[in-house]
Amino acid sequence: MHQTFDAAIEMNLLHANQRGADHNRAHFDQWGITCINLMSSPGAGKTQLLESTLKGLEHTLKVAVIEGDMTTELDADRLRQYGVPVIAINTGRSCHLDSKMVAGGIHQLQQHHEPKALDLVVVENVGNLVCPAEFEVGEHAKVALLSVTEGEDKPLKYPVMFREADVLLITKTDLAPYVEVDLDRIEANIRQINPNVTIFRLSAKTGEGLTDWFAWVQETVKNQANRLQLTV
Ligand SMILES: Nc1nc2c(ncn2[C@@H]2O[C@H](COP(=O)(O)OP(=O)(O)OP(=O)(O)O)[C@@H](O)[C@H]2O)c(=O)[nH]1
Ligand SMILES: [Mg+2]
Repeated sequence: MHQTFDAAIEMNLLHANQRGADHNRAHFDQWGITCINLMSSPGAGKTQLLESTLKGLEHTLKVAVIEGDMTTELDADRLRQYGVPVIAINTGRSCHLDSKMVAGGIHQLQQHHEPKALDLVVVENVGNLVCPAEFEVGEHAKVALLSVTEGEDKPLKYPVMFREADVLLITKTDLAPYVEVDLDRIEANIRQINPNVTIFRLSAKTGEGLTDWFAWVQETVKNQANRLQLTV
């Protein structure tokens, strides 16, 4: 009985979140913005990758960041150094961003910047390998990061995020020789969960693999703009 009741509450919560996510996406579409949701366990390299991406694409795309952390603006401050709009959201006890929190972030962004001037909003989700994958925030693409130091088995043990992701980034490849990890094994485990997902191997420290990631971001923004033109 309790279980049915709990399941019903969870379904309601997810439905309400989904409605909010659809609403956020409608705003992004109206402004011609592509939204990417970056997710991973704590420390897999989301902020480091964002730093490299802001530098790499500074002459190509107008980017803003919605930065989710349980506490502090440490990551937001790291990214503000690149001169882009960064909205910090502290989630308190919550282990993920939900669509309502991101709606608040969009509202703040709108108060200080003209959204139509932006091409891309990247949401850096709270570091957690499970919860963020269950809560859409209005993104057009979910990008999950798995660093080589986390272990080859993680896609099998925490499948939800790997199943939901449109793109999987295997990060910190510069550290692979030191942790005796088999990158092909990681990829095979990811493909057991999500056979057709796009996978890039990269190191934000050395720059290895970043060109392919930048190309994917640019292509995604272009495809999104084309899709919107076709629907107006
Ligand atoms: N060697 C190496 N270290 C990296 C790489 N990317 C990130 N790091 C380091 O890993 C640590 C965590 O990186 P962050 O970018 O802060 O990770 P994060 O996913 O944003 O962490 P949270 O926001 O706390 O979830 C930092 O000390 C980075 O310098 C990489 O490609 N190679
Ligand atoms: Mg971070």
